[in-house]
Amino acid sequence: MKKKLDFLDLGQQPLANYYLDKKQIKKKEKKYRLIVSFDSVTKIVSIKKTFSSKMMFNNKYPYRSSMSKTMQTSFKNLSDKIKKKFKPKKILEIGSNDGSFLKNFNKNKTIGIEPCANVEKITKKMKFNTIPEYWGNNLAKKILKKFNQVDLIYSANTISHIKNLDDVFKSINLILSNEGVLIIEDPSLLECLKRNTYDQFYNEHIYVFSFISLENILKKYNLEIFKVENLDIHGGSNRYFIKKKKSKRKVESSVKTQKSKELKYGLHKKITFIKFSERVKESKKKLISIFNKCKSQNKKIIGYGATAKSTTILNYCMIDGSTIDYFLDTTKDKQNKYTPGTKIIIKKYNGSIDKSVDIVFLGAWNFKKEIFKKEKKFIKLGGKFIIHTPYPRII
Ligand code: JHZ
Ligand code: SAH
Repeated sequence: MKKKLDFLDLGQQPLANYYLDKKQIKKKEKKYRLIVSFDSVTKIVSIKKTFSSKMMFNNKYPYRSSMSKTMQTSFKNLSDKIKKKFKPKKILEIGSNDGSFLKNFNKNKTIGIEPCANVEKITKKMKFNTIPEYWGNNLAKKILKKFNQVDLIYSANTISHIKNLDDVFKSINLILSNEGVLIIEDPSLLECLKRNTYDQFYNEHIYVFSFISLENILKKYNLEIFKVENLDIHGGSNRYFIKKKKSKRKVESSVKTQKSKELKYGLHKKITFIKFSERVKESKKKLISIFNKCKSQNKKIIGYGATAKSTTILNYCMIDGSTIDYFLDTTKDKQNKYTPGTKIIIKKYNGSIDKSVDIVFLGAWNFKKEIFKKEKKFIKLGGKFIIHTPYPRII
């Protein structure tokens, strides 16, 4: 029996965070076929074609964690918890981006790893100790020599972006003290399947972890999950608290609960993924029909939040500038550029949605609560949103 199942084909896709300038939209874009596979032995879900870290994360990287209040609050709450519960002497963050997590700690207590020099510059300016390099063995050795071991490592939305997990966890093992804690936060495969958020798959998300797949990976490195928290962040994420096997920390009941939830849903079985892919095809049809209907009624449609996730949706469903007039986004590095593949202009968000707009496609659906609060006026005046999760509809 074949061990790997290619269960989802999301068609030709560009690099999700590669926003185009005026010159670039005239040129042919680099595209690849986005296929997602399930490994029935390791239970790992991953994308088939991958790109080098350098191609994806370099000095032109546009993503900034600080663009949402939701993330800032989440990082602040976690930081308070870490200070209270673990009282770490030294914290290492892998994928520190613009310092949204780090800034909650004393500067002399933290080390940030952020390979995108344009983003790393921001924390350096804030006088944080950040290193513009990719996480891995050489860097771990360097840090070990300079600072010794650390007792807390945090990495959100980053480990799932690194292909060579062997290098990632060997390097973590090297630098984490024996009683130290590793906290990993990434989108939950269970929630992705439940909420039909197929847009969690794009070139940067090499893996979408389940508890069971991560447990399988970690045991090779004598690492063990001792607690799991389910978060609403990014449409359903898991925060895994991990220890060295020999550490005296107790394994909490949330671990067993998460494992049984995933097994009950069938995250270890091929059929679960085949069924998911059928739902994704239905979702595509429905979303296209909603857009077509709105267009036939001459509605003015715009996008809100030019996300990496929306790159997958727009290219998979072939929705371009003939349907969506423009996107609004608060990120400076995305403004006045065009969405990858579909070439829709991204405009600066100036504090409100224009009165002429009838319907807004919510690219940043994961921040729906935050955005709806901000756009009360638009909603009050009858403005509507198109959302694709858990199923495409107008709300
Ligand atoms: P957001 C990126 O994904 C890429 P994206 C990456 N691979 C990943 O895993 C996650 O981040 C963590 C804008 N916005 O966070 C800001 C507004 O304009 O969903 C952002 O451009 N107004 C590393 O891109 C985008 O939406 C607002 O009020 O899918 C949100 O991007 C808010 C709240 C956001 O991540
Ligand atoms: N942790 C933040 C940022 C997530 S974006 C948050 O949760 O909001 C992912 C970040 O990981 C990017 O800033 C990217 O540059 C960084 N990254 C990607 N590959 C990396 C690697 N090999 N080592 C360290 N950081 C990496």
